[in-house]
Amino acid sequence: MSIAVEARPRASALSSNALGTVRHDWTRAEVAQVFTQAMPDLLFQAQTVHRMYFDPTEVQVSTLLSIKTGGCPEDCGYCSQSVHNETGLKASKLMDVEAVLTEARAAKAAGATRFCMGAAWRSPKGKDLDAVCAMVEGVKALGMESCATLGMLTAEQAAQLKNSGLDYYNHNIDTSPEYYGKVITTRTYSDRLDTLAHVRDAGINVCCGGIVGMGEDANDRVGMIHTLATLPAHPESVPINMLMKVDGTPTGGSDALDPIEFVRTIATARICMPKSMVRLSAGREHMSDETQTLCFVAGANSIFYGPKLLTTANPDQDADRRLMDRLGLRPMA
Ligand code: SAM
Ligand code: DTB
Ligand code: SF4
Repeated sequence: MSIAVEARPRASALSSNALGTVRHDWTRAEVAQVFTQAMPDLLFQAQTVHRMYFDPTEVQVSTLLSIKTGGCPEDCGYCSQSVHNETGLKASKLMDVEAVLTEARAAKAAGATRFCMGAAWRSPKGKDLDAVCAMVEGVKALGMESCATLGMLTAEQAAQLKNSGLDYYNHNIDTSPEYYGKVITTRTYSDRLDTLAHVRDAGINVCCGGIVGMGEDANDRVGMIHTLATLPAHPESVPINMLMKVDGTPTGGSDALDPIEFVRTIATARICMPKSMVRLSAGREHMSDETQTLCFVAGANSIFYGPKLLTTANPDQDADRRLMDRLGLRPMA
C-alpha cells in the first residue's frame, strides 16, 4: 500500500472528543491518517462513531432493479452496460410501469424497505422521465422508500423527480479526482458534482459513493472518501462497491483487491461521515462471510438484498437471512 508508513502511527488523526463530529473541512492528509492507522484503532474508532448515531445491530435493506438495461453511450470502464464495452449484454427498452411495480411488491414482500431503480442512460429524456416519475409514485404508494439512478440530471429534472415523491437519487463519484480520467472519459468529475448539487438543491436525499478494486491505489481510495466528506453536505447514503469484474470491460482483468483494503474504505467512510448510511454495496457475491462481518463491524449499515444487482449477481435472500441471523443483525424498520 503506497501511502502506508513502515510502522502504522498509533496517534490518531482524531482526538477522542472530535470523533463523531460532522465536519466538512477534512484535509486529505487527515483522511489518509484515518485510513492507514493500525486496524484495531481504525475499527475501534469506526465502531465508536457508528454507535453515536446508529444501533449497530440494524441494517437498512434495499432492493435494486434495472428498469432500462444496456446500450449506454457512456464509457465507464467497469460497466457491463456501456456500448463501448463488448460484454455480450443484450440491451432492452425501459420497462413498463406495471412490470416495475410487480417487482417492487415482491421486494417489499421479501422485506426490503427501499426500492432502487437504475437506468443505463447518460441522462433521462422527457417522456422516459415521466414514466420513471409514475414508477416512483407507485413505489411510494406501496409504502416503500424510492431511489433512482438515471445518469446526469438538470435542475429541472431533479425538481420533477422530487415532485413525484422521489426520496433518494444515486449518482456516484466512483473514485478519486486523479484516477477518474483513467476509468471514464465521456463525462467529467465536475459533471457529476453538478448533478449532485441539482439533486441536493431539489431537496432529494443524496446517495453517492464509488467503487474500489479498479486498479486504483490506497491514495485514490482516500481521495474518494475525501471528496465525499468535503461536499457541502454529506450524502445521506454512501455506497461502497467492490468492483464486480465483467469480461469485456477495461477493468475486467483487474487484480483482486485485498479485502482488508475494502474494510478500511468502509471504516474511513464511517468515521469521516458519521451520520451517513454506509452501504456495503456491490461485490458481496464474491466476499467471504468474514469480510462482510468486518464491514458491518467497520460501520456499514446498509445492503442490497436480492439475488441480482443491476446486471450482476448478489447473494440470494436465504444466504443473507442466515448471515444476518448468525451475526445478530436485523433489518432496519
Ligand atoms: N447509468 C447511471 C449512472 O451511471 O449514473 C446509473 C447506473 S450505474 C450502473 C450506478 C453505479 O453502479 C455506477 O456509478 C458505479 O459506481 C456502480 N457500478 C456499475 N458497474 C459496476 C461494477 N461492475 N462493479 C461495481 N460497481 C459498479
Ligand atoms: C451503487 O453504488 N451500486 C449499485 C447502485 N448504486 C445502482 C449498482 C451496482 C451495480 C453492479 C454491477 C451490475 O450489477 O451491473
Ligand atoms: Fe452507463 Fe451508468 Fe454503466 Fe456508466 S455506469 S456505462 S453511465 S450505465
